[in-house]
Amino acid sequence: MEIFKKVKKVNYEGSKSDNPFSFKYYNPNEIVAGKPMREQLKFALAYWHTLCAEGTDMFGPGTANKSFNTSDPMEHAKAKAYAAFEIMDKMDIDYFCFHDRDIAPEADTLRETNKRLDVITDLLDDLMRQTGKKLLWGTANCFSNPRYMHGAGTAPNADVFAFVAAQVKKAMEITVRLGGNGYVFWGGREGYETLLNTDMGFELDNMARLLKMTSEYARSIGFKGDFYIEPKPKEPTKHQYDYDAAAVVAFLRKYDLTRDFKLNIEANHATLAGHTFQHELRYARVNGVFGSIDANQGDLLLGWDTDQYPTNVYEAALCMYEVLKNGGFTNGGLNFDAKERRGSFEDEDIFLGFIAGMDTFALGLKIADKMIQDGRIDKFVLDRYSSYRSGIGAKIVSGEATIKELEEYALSMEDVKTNVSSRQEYLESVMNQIMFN
Ligand code: XLS
Ligand code: NI
Ligand code: NI
Repeated sequence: MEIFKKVKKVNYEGSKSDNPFSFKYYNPNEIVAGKPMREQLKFALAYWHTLCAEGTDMFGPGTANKSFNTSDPMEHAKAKAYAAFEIMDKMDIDYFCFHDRDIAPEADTLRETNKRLDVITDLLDDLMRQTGKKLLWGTANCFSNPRYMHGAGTAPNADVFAFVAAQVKKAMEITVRLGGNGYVFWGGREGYETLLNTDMGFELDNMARLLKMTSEYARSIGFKGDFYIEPKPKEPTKHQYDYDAAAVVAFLRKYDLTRDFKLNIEANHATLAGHTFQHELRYARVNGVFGSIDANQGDLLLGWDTDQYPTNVYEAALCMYEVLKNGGFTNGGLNFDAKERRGSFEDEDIFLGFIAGMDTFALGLKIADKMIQDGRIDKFVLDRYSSYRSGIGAKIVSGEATIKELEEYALSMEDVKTNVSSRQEYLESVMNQIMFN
């Protein structure tokens, strides 16, 4: 039964089309940088925004109706599943992502909640078999329920730790059952409000204990995908431990978790941490832990996670440049952790949001490919470090140069006479030329 009758299948019609329900730039089977766009971009639908978010904010209730004409919790959960697959079909999106609580509502007991999850997992499994849609990653919502008021893995209460372990175990099991390519840990309430009541070292040790035991369990039941940590500096906590890519890399190294864990980088979280999206991607990439992306954008005039559909082509291009430089995605992809604005409350807006985001990333991919083909930017960077490829520079890099030898070299120079311009303005205009040519 069709749910969104007003919108038909969205097709590529090219940049001249004025049909709002068409792709202007996303042409799934067009080859860019050696692969079809659908394989380069690996778009995913985020269940929590697309099927659950009704536009509630701090000042008022939802504006969009996602009741799907039923008030029965399990009928509602089933209706959401059908709606998700209809949207993926109409949008030609191959993947989806969910939290356990997005797909099935919590019941009074953990046992009953898990039964509900099994029912919906069966349904999702059927729908996936019928349609070929895939699970990019699963995760557990360990932040909404009041039991997690002091955190989940980092809560001061061991009963909470046991409960979250049980919840994550179940979420892993359904992710494995649905053939998920990844499993995300986003530490929603893993942080603190004040250090006056917090044992930071102990909380971090506990977080690592949870990650270790749940990831070992996942491997034992056959999970072959990647585990991801999704950094975010704050919100809902004042300070989240997984502040940014650098904080997470330090954490993973301290607890010897880098073999299994990579990062899921979200654009809006990067900017909340005072970084560009590209910075976080680059940091993850050069540290060998780039994994997946939550594609969205924030509003620099607002200080919170607005989760807007990405429409900034410049940012998308720099993002896809990092992805291509990483050799593309392996288990990861571009998950639209994005929602319509509260005023965009009609069903059609869901589709228009995806179109905007997918076209933006299609443009971003093409521009990133052009940046690499063009070669001027990469060559500039290569040349900029050329002094390390011969003479004293090569000796520094190989480890041959001693501090005494460097002193002698410096004394003989008297002063540095070889600095050259960094040419930022030139490079920015090259970028514009590539974008608009
Ligand atoms: C919230 C996060 C969340 C994760 C999944 O800010 O982005 O949605 O992606 O738990
Ligand atoms: Ni996210
Ligand atoms: Ni977010």
